[in-house]
Amino acid sequence: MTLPTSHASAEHAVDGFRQTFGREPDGVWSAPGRVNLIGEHTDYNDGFVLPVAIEQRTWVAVGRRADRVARVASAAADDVVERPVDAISPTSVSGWSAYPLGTAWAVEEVAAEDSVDVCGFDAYFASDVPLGAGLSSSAALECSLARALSDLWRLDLDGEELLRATHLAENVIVGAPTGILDQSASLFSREGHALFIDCRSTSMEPIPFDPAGAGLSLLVIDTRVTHAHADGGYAARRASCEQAASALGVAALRDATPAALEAARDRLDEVVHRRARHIVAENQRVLDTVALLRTEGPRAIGRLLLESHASMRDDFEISVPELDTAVEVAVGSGALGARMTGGGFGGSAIALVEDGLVADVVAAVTDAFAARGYAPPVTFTVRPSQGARRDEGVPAAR
Ligand code: GAF
Repeated sequence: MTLPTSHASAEHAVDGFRQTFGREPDGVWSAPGRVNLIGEHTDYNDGFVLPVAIEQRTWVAVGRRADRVARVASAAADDVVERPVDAISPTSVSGWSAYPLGTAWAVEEVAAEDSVDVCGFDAYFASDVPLGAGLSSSAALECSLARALSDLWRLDLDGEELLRATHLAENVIVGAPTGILDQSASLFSREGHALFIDCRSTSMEPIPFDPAGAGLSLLVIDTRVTHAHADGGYAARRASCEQAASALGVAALRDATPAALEAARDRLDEVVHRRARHIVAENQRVLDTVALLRTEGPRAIGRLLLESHASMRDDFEISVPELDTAVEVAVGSGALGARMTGGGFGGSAIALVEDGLVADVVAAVTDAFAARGYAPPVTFTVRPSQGARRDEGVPAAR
């Protein structure tokens, strides 16, 4: 099985910080990438989602500065970007540094009223969340730094403020009208659990999810078809959902029932109707998945994963042939269920697989990709992991 190429750690972030800035950091913080078990594009429809944080994380070593300058560097970039903290705005940042600088700006925005101790900072990032794979590498970066700045600037932001800041950073910097799924998963997930989120109330409940305890592996199949939410497909889906909600006379598609949607079929454009059908059914699938996890455990949810994929392929139309191949072949070679995960138009699929069948499923998917002329997929198993945290015990100076 191919693993993600880099293996980052807190030590990498600290070493990079020392080499880049020639001093010790004040601490190391980290936040994970995520897969979404089920509930796709439901977040901005005030609906339900069920993400799982993965063990691939972004670590950031951060040190306060006496002045008001921000310097950011990363193991994945050659440049050190420097800006006065007061000059950072959504329009003054670009390239990879837009993510950390935009996050600093957003944290200040959210904290504005009680921002007592905003100072300059140096930050060095090391990450093993694959980029562009639909596993929320940008949320991992935003959430790790937001946690760090909340501590460093003594803001003590609560969960709601951290979510607001990281979501604002993503929307403003990335320029895509995304929902709260990725940042919530990266901030608040618990090891050994999926996170059941009601995106209207933003209430969150960890649901025990232990594939390993049931003899199963959660396999990620990164198709390596890169996706970008700013490309237009994501915003177009959101616009269709809003159009459907308005035609149905509801605040959001969360409030639409299958019967009301069916009754409105003639009033809705055919495509808009299908988009809405995905959302209404997907919300119910999230609730059904949570109920099954509570009563029967992960072995019971395979069918729902497959139904979700079919709905995204046929009704919401956000899959691509590589994702469909990954799902079909995974299930054809023994997976209990599989589906594309995340925003779509590329990225990764997940599959729930008996431990003893993982190698067979990986071989079958890899062969099918080769036979169809696709680039080889990257495959790895993931465990439900912990959300953003301060990593204790910065390695001692050498
Ligand atoms: C992306 C977005 F960032 C999320 O908000 C969510 O809409 C997801 O696509 C689809 O479920 O990850």
